[in-house]
Amino acid sequence: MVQTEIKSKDDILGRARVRDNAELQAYYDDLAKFETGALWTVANAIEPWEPTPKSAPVLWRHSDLREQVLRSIDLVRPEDAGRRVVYLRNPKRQDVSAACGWLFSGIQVMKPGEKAGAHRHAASALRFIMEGKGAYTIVDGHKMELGGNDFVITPNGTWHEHGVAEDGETSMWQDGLDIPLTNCLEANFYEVHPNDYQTTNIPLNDRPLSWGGAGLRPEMDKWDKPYSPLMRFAWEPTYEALQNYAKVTDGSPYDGVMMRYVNPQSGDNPMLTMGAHIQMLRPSEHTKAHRHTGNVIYHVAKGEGYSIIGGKRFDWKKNDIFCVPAWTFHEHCNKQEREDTCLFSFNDFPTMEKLGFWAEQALKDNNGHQIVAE
Ligand code: GTQ
Ligand code: FE2
Repeated sequence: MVQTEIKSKDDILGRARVRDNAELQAYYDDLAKFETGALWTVANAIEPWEPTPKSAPVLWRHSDLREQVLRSIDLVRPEDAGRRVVYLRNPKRQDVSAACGWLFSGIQVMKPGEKAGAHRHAASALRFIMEGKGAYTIVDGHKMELGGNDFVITPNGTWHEHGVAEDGETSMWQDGLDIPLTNCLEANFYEVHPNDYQTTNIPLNDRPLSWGGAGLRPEMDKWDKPYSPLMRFAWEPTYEALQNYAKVTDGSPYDGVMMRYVNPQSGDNPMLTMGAHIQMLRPSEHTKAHRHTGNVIYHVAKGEGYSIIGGKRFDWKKNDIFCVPAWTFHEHCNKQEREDTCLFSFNDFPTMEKLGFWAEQALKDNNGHQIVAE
């Protein structure tokens, strides 16, 4: 068989470029009988030139979701649902229930007096509080009160339950978990607490009260766990830190004024597999585009603006959620001329870094800005 000339990027030495014929087909059929295959039939697909994410960039609008999430209150009880959550579904990742990449995300709602039982799992979790008063979470016996824009972690393997005080308000928060990643690695376990709920003698808010002081380490708080002893990062000091940092930095050309939530004892990410950031875009700031490995799910904490992700523009405002899939160019813009806007985000960067997969690239063309598809 004479090879006809093809002008694909793969038609070079070092790429699989075997032309099909009847003899080869018969050979492939025989290989299949023995649960085998010829590598060159799949090589170019399984060894792409660069990451080819299946996830699409998606914007989930709070104005669409809030009402739908509230509807679930009258439809299911947390006792029956386990967790009353509306999850975010990326169109081509429905098979793994991923919001983006190997990350899961959902919006959980609870009304005053409700409590969801304790369980634990191998997947790590985090929450970003959207609205309500009196919500709490208990993580391995550490009970923490939760307020708007607080960020709280549930490291892998820790017992956790949530609820809202009788005299509180209906509360809503975004959950982020690496459930799809843990399942992809076939490492997930799930266990229900033997007593349904945790009993604890640990003082209320002991984690933030011990470790929430900026630059101060509590001498008697011995902590040898592989995750942050500070489990709740309150919004007020976070926003204050951002504002202070903004006074002395130009910020990143790609991310504006950006700060990473860290374990105050080690300086590492708060949990082993997922990281989180808070970033501020100054009035009218428009960042340049870059891309990197790792997936990011953003939550608009303050203000309004838009992001261009993979050449598509997404306009967002407070409590909207959007995602940036791996290796997809993205840039952000604060539409407001007088106010700053703040984006909370969580990611799988710690996993990427530990596995040696971190890569990043700035957009070179067009002065670092993408061309927006109409
Ligand atoms: O709150 O424990 O959105 O285990 C998904 C799985 C929340 C939780 C979710 C969970 C939880
Ligand atoms: Fe959970």
